[in-house]
Amino acid sequence: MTEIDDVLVTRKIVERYSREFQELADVDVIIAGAGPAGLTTARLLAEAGKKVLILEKKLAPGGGMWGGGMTFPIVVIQPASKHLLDAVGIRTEDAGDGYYTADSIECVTKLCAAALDAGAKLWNAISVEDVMIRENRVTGVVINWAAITVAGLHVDPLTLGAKVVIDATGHDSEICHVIQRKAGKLDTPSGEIEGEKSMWAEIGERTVVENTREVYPGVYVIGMAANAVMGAPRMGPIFGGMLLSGEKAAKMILERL
Ligand code: 48F
Repeated sequence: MTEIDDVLVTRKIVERYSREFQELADVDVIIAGAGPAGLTTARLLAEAGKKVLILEKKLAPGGGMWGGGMTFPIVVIQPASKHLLDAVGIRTEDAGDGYYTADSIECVTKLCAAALDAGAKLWNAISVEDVMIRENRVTGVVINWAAITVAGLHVDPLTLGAKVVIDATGHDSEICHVIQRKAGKLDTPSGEIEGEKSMWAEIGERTVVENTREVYPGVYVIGMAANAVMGAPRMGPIFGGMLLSGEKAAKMILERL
């Protein structure tokens, strides 16, 4: 058995991380947020051969899907989105009345594994705190370690380039907020973030797909962020719309890349 040298362990980590950082400093698509919408779109874009980087500010990917409904680890999906769970081997139960259920832990782990298997890369504990804008078009993101943001340290960030940036940050729609603050107009009815409305699953699930769009040149908004930006309702622990939003975004982006 090889002897374990603690310093070599350090070197191996830093060598690989810096090689990967160099490779991924400029990619086709950066996805901010590793919730169900971001993970689904990441898989589909990577399967189509695009260089995809997901940046997640928490340690664990999965966003709001882990907790199912009020931590009962079960989610509901509609038949129209079942193919996006089937595609990654997530088992569903026909719950009757036109609903399917799935185990939320199985959903997160398999959506994530499938995105990685398809070739997408995910870096955790990194916050997207700003974007780069050149000639009224977003050309990349500005990142920092999430721990630095949480500690409130004054540390300058780094930048990563991308042909397309996706705001998949959920309710907070953080990328759109920063664009609104710094660049002005978004492609919404008022030109600004319209703000999320109260729970109404039937409307929210439909509009989350309709609202999936390019909201500023080079930036797509998907998942719950799409409804938050466009002034549509939240929908609670029904997740079909998140998956379908990810699928729609992947199709739109593949048409232009
Ligand atoms: O919230 P989240 O799961 O977004 P989603 O994919 O799905 C929404 C549902 O979970 C649920 C719902 C369904 O009924 O309404 O809320 O649209 O995942 C968003 C992820 O983005 C991360 C955050 O930690 C979460 O994992 N995130 C948020 N802001 C940033 C970020 C940021 N600035 N940089 C990187 N990651």
